[in-house]
Amino acid sequence: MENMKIWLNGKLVPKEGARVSVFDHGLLYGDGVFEGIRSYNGRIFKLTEHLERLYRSAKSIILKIPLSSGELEEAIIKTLRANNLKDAYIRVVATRGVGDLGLDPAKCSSATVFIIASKIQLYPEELYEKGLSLITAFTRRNDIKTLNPAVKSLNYLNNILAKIEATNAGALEAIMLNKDGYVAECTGDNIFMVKEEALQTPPASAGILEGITRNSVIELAQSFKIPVKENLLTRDDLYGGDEVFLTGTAAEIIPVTRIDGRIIKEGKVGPLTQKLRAGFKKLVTCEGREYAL
Ligand code: PXG
Repeated sequence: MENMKIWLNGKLVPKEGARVSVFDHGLLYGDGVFEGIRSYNGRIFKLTEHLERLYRSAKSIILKIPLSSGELEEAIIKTLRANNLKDAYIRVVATRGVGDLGLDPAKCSSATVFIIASKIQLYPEELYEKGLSLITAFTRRNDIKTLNPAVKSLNYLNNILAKIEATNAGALEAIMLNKDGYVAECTGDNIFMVKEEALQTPPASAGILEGITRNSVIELAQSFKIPVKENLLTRDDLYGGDEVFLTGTAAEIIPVTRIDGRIIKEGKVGPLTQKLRAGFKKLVTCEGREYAL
């Protein structure tokens, strides 16, 4: 995008001038939190939920975001306007800020906050018709008792390692197991299985980021009278599923037709996945915080 403007610590600056210090603890230690949000045709989808999760993540790491939630909402809309975007991917990042070469966060006097609003990079359209092929990564998801995956922190290294495993195996996404070997989620998406006309997805206690798309899909399914169970799943459960799909802000709902070389059912996108995809498409166009350019 040309002439892109970034919101950085209260100012809109050209992309080329949007710089943070090499002493920023977000960079030195991954000490910070973030959100990925979408807008569709001038409406920000689930903005309240995303802001709540951001402040919850910040609180968990004892990071004070120097703006109220209302001020951050205004800043997001200002950024969308400055970039003339009705359909956007919005990245909000808050780091511990500039400190010195030591872990001590007390050396960081104020958080660094920036907002990038850009075009969204989606999976190729044909994958929504054919379905994704997944592998299971050797790299495990963070354990709840170490760094809880519910905190959307800047520490994504284990997810990146799992993504590299996927790429090396010729797949676009990888399933990450928790330390007990149960399915947690993918590197940037939650996972669902359809079995006997009901949905199953790992619970928060399996060690996942409780996706906002995931929660919307659960509500949508319930409105369609599709039963939803949050329960522990093994890789074998997934192999034997009638349908499998992933959910996430970037991917929305994307079908999975192959896992670790096993074809899911007949290898075709299933009817419940299609129904939920259609329902979700409707939801994003009629819901959300409206803004004018
Ligand atoms: N699990 C993980 C580990 C994630 O990072 C999700 C699940 C899905 O959550 P939402 O709330 O989006 O339904 C995520 C989300 C990116 C990007 O640019 C990553 C996410 C979302 C948007 C963009 O890599 N992760």
